[in-house]
Order: sequence, then C-alpha cells, then structure tokens
Amino acid sequence: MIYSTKVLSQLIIESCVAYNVEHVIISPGSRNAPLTIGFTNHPKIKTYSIVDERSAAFFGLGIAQQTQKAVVLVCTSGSALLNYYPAVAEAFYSNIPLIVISADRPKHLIDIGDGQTIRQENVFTNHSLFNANLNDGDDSVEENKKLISKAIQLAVLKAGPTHINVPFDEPLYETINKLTINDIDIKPITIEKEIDYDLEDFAKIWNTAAKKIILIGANYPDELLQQQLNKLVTDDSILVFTETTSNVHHPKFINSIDKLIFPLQDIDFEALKPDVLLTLGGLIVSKKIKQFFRKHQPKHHWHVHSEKSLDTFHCLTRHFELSATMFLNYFTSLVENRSSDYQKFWLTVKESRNKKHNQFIKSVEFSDFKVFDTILGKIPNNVQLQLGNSSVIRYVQLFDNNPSIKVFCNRGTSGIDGSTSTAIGAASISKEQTVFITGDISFFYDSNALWNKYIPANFRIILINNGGGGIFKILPGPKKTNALDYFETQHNLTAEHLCKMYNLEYIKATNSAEVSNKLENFFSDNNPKLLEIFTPNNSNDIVLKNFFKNL
Ligand SMILES: Cc1ncc(C[n+]2csc(CCOP(=O)(O)OP(=O)(O)O)c2C)c(N)n1
Repeated sequence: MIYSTKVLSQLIIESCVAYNVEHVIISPGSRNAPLTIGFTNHPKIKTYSIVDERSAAFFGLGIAQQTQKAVVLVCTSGSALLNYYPAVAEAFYSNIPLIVISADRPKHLIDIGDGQTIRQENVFTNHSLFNANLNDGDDSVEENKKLISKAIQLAVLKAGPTHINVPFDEPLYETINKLTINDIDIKPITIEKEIDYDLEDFAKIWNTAAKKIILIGANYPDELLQQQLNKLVTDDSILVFTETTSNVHHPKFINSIDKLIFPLQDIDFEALKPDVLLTLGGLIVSKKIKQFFRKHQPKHHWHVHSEKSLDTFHCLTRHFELSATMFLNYFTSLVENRSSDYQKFWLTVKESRNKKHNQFIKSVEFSDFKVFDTILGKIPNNVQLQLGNSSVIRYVQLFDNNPSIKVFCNRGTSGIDGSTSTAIGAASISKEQTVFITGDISFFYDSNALWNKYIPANFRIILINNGGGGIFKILPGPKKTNALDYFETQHNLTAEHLCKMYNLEYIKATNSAEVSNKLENFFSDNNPKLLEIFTPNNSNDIVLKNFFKNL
C-alpha cells in the first residue's frame, strides 16, 4: 500500500473507508496531492478523475442520487472549490449526501499574496450541514478526527452536503508504505429529533374529513411507499396527486396535476380544496398547484419529511419529522375509509382531460409538445429517465408515464448548470439504461459534462433544440418587454461538433416522421448517442397555449 505521509490525509481517507464511502471524484491539482495519492491507492475506494469541478460535483451528485450513499469530492485550493457550489446547493435542497474535501494552504499563507489561495473555510456555510475546518498542528489529531467523523456522518444521516477543509504544507507528494496513524474507531453520532408518534389526534381529523389530498413530490422509487399509497387510494375521500419525479403510479392517481387544474375557476377550486392536505417527499414542480393551495388554503397541511419542514403553501400546520413510509406505516393503521364522491368526481374530470389531450395530439403540428408525445411513447421499459430543467420537466409532467421508468431531475435549485453531468454520474452507476432529455441552453451550458471517461455505452441524450430558452416564450412576462432576446437567448448552435469532439454518435431529426424513425433504433447498440431534435422556435409556445386552451 502507498500512503501520503500527511497525517491529515491518512485520517480523512481511513475515516471515509471506515464509514463506507465508496466513490471519490477527484479534480486535479497539487495541493490535494496527499488526498489524491491516498484515495487512488486505496483498494476499497473507486476513484474518478474529472477536470471541471462544477461538472465533477454534479457527476458525484448523480452517483449519490442513485446509490443514496455519500459521495466524496476532492479538489485543490482556490477557485476550484467555488466551482462545487451549484452542486452543493442542489444537494442541500434535494437532500443528497455529498462530502466536499478541499485542500488548502496552512493558515499563515492565507491573504498574504500566496498563489491560488482564497478564504476557503466555511465557504458553503449557507448551504451545508456542517463545516469541518481542520488544523495542521500535531496536537490537533483527536480534534480533527472528531470533525472529520462528524462531517461524514452528518452528510449521511441528514442527507445533504458537508465540507471538510484541510490545510497541507509542502512537501505534498511524499509517500510511505505504512500508516502512521492508529486505526479509526467508528463513533456513531446521535441526532436529537423530536419524534411525536402520537398520531391519534391527527387520525381523528383525517377520519372525519370528507376531502383529503395526498400530494407527493420528488421521491426515490420505493416499493413500500407505492403499496401504502395503493391502499390509501381505495378510500373514496382521498385524492392522490403525484408529480413525475415522485416515482409512484396508479390509475387512480392524478398524475398530471396541471392538466387537471388549469381550466378550473375559483368555484371549482373551492370544490377541490381539501380539508386536509398531506404532503410527502421532496420539492414540487407544478407552479399551478402552488398557486392553488396558496390561494385556497386547506385548514390542515401536514408535511412529512425526515429533514425539512417546508411551508410551501404558507399554511403548514404540522411537520412530521419522519420518512414517508415510517409515517404511513403507523398512520394507515389508524385511519379508515369513508364514503364520499370526492375521488370519483375528480377522476371523471381527469378522464375527460385525458380524452381532450388524446384528441389534441392527433392533429397537433410538429413542436416541442408533439416531440414529447413521441419520445415518451418510444422510451423502452425499465430505463432511468434523467430530465433537464426549464420546460423539459414541465412537458413531461403533462403526459402519462410508463410506470417501469424511474424519473429524476435536479429540482433542488432548478439549475440548468449541471443536469447533463448529473445524468452521466447517475448513468455511470446504474444497471438500467439512462436516457437524458434536455433543452439546448441547458445542454450547451453544461457541455463539459461530456469531458468524462465514465459515460456508459448505453447512455442516451435527447436534445430538444428549439433555438433558445423556450420557457421564456411560454412565460407571459418576457414577451411584454423589449428585451425578449435577453431572456430567450436565441442561437443557431448544434451539438454536432461537440459529439464529434467527445466521441458520441450524433443523430438529428427535424420533423415528426424523422423523430419517430430515428428513435426506432436509438436505444439499441453499444455506444453513447445523442439525438438532436430541431423544433420550430416560433410556434412551440402557441401549440402549448392551444393545448391548455383545448382542455
Ligand atoms: C444556472 C441557471 N442559470 C439560469 C437559469 C434561468 N433559466 C431557467 S430556464 C432557462 C433556459 C433554459 O433553456 P433550455 O435548456 O433550452 O430549455 P427550454 O426553455 O427551451 O425548455 C434559464 C436561462 C437557471 N435555471 N439556472
């Protein structure tokens, strides 16, 4: 074995291994050499080398999203660290465990004019669960051990990002073949939580309410949750609203929220308004549901989340600090079905919306909307679908999705700066084929994602190139200004040259027939591919508007 001579490097690496960290993404630099030497030589660690720290961090986020285990990011000193910030913020809001380890200079070299040096300690304070600022003094070993252990454990237990800043003095590249530190003894930390298991009063409210909505946001696929919800939806007084990223399915779930509620007037909203709203899972995409519940607030809003108490609709009355499955496990034993025509009525509305949707699709012209219909109809079973932000995630929410498909999207901060990198990270670790659908601005923004040796052969990108940020044409505001182009940022770029540079098979389509055709063999064969679909920049928004009008 080869180890860095630096005690701090040994402490960090042995601690990561002791706490079962498996994946470490390293970006190049000298200051982090003690960590690079240690991690790459450790048989229990899989290391990855990615140059661009912004992309490296999102790639790590993609692995952590799929494994639900902490991933470590390692970088050198200076601005390298700051490039992790977008992914750190995403991990913070999406509850994904990430451990950032940044190499730094010793304190006496900060702010005196040394090169590649910035104030690194606590840079992520606003969006991290813990910041361990290590000390390089010989008498700090025990304190450092505690800080490292806390940073690793909090990332895992509280599912979010933590930061370990570690000063290394030169020389940086010296190695030995025996550890100089003692074995790391694992000291589990406990997190104080006020868990109130007395749900009986809540069950009473629930059992007397004639109208209940369960709304499910982003959620890692979970068979137990699916079963619990299958049981709940047998109750006629319950409506289950799901987002595409909730990864639960049932014919009786309202899976396309915007489609159901778009045509409603105030009087209908009052009829739909539940007595109790129960929200499970992570963040909600649908803007319309937020507007609905903010304007027509239910008397009770209970949010179930093991970490976050989110008052998304400004009417939260209770946060249950539990996982959804733990909560439902207990709660479902206390509740009983009651008869009501609430569910039946709204499922009839859902059916009528679907009829109109199907009629509309029959005659719709070539557009983003039409392209989503075709793509979603052709994606094979059991793939993992990664979605870009902007209108991509919103279009997908308008269609019925194949229940065998798992869906993920960076909705923590809804950034367009790391979706491709995240998708590639997720693809690199997944057994299933990963298909990534993205808009053009998002794709070109994160094109360094393709500068990556770990793209699996079955990875597929579907790039919907509508020549700019199409969302800004859909939103009513930008068009009213004299500065639409500063929102939409039109361009004539194509991904063709990037594909050549990064060795992806490039395929293009410019009309409905071509899209159908090119998708036929797109998912087979063993090399990564990108299908670029050019859609008409000037009519996409009109088609979408007509779709909603037609409902
Ligand atoms: C990092 C970041 N910068 C800016 C934005 C604001 N923004 C939201 S959508 C969007 C345009 C996205 O365009 P594209 O990816 O082509 O998707 P489309 O709107 O056409 O669906 C921008 C700039 C953002 N979400 N994240």
